[in-house]
Amino acid sequence: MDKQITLYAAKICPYTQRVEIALSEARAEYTRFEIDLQNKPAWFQPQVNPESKVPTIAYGGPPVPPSQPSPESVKITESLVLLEFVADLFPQSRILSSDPVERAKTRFFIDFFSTRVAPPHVAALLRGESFEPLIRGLLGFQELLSKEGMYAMGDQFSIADIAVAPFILRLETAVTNELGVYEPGEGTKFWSCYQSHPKFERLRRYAAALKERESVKSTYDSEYIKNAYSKRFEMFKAQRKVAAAATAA
Ligand SMILES: N[C@@H](CCC(=O)N[C@@H](CS)C(=O)NCC(=O)O)C(=O)O
Repeated sequence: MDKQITLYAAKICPYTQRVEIALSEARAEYTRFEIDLQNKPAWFQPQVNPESKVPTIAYGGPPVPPSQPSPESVKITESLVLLEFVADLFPQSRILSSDPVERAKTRFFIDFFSTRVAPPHVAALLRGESFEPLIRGLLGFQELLSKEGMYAMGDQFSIADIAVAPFILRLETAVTNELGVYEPGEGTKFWSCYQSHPKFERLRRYAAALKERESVKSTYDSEYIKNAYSKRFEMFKAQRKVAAAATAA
């Protein structure tokens, strides 16, 4: 019998969604357990993840309720490690090529996104910095997309797509709803440039293909993310006001 998989997850978390997409592509049977990040259960950090983060997979061990994790299951963390783990467990999902060159290209693509797109994305939304570095990062990222195929590496949907999709979806939800600590109007300005400028044509087609993928659609609830981001950014804005007032005093 296959070993059991329990995914400790949070709906708001893009890293969690990566793993959910991969498991969905693999048609894996698993138990999902939502962790309230504002009020984590006391057993989570000592028994599941010493870093106290989602996503974490508990793999194998006896059948136990997720809230009573067994010391006999292996606990695996870090979304990118988990994507490769799911790909290894379910090779028929074909989300990671067996060809060494394709694998290297896939990892390079993910690394580029993590180092050139994610940081300016966070800077714009959470620190209110200019969207210009994000635009430059996205244009560089776009150059790595396959020219003919629908997805990053061609027509085969892969962990390259899975790694970036949750962030691309959340960026759209954030800026189209002006959610972030940036000046009002900046999100809409960025979005209308992205939506209308010919230089973003390939990226727009790619984003549309990601949004249409069933595994991506079924793991993303834009209304939920909109409400959760709205609350989170209101809190950040209030904290920034307090910090600014303290600096001025
Ligand atoms: N590098 C980790 C990042 C995971 C992460 O930061 N998860 C966040 C939620 S999106 C978390 O659990 N934070 C702990 C907390 O909020 O206390 C990964 O790729 O899995």
